[in-house]
Amino acid sequence: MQKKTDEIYSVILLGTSGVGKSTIAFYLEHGYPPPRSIRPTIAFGITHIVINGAVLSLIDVGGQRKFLDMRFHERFVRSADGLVFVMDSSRKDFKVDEEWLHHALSLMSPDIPMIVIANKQDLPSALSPDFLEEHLLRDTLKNHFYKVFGTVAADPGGVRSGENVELAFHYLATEMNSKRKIIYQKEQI
Ligand SMILES: Nc1nc2c(ncn2[C@@H]2O[C@H](COP(=O)(O)OP(=O)(O)OP(=O)(O)O)[C@@H](O)[C@H]2O)c(=O)[nH]1
Ligand SMILES: [Mg+2]
Repeated sequence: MQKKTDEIYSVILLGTSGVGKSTIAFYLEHGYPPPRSIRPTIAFGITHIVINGAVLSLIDVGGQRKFLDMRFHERFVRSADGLVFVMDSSRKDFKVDEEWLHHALSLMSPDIPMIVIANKQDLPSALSPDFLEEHLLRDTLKNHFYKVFGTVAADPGGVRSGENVELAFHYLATEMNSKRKIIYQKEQI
């Protein structure tokens, strides 16, 4: 039987440098965090993962300032089926995060499924997903479908590595699938 192309989804990972985007992509691909510290992503990387029989092409965009200024992620955001916005929950200042987020939102349709990952929940100073949702995200994202997940992509202590990472991407895959089904049904009418 011919493979249905509607089971392939393009998912973009955005967020400032060092929040853990590449660590998350690595964990999803391998089932464990990178054995050594990884370098900041230059431009972007692509990882393919399979969730519930659907292929997700994860486009992991380097979060350094120069890459935001270069705007080369624009084409990916415009054609994305889903958006993952990653934050380091232990940071004190989220100004640059807000800049990335506003820029992404200005490019995408409000009905694109989206998750926000409040990563590094293992760190003592980490703000909770609920706190970040209420104080930082709710207002900015009021016109969007989204859900916030607290995760630990790589725990230096080893115990919590991968916590909630797969759960978050399962949720996103389900949302993208539901949206595509609705579009497909409308096309049949
Ligand atoms: N404590 C802790 N450290 C983490 C976690 N996730 C990632 N890290 C660490 O954070 C650092 C940066 O991770 P990366 O995955 O390279 O971050 P990035 O968002 O891809 O950064 P850019 O490529 O520069 O945009 C690495 O040293 C990771 O080991 C986590 O959940 N907890
Ligand atoms: Mg990276």
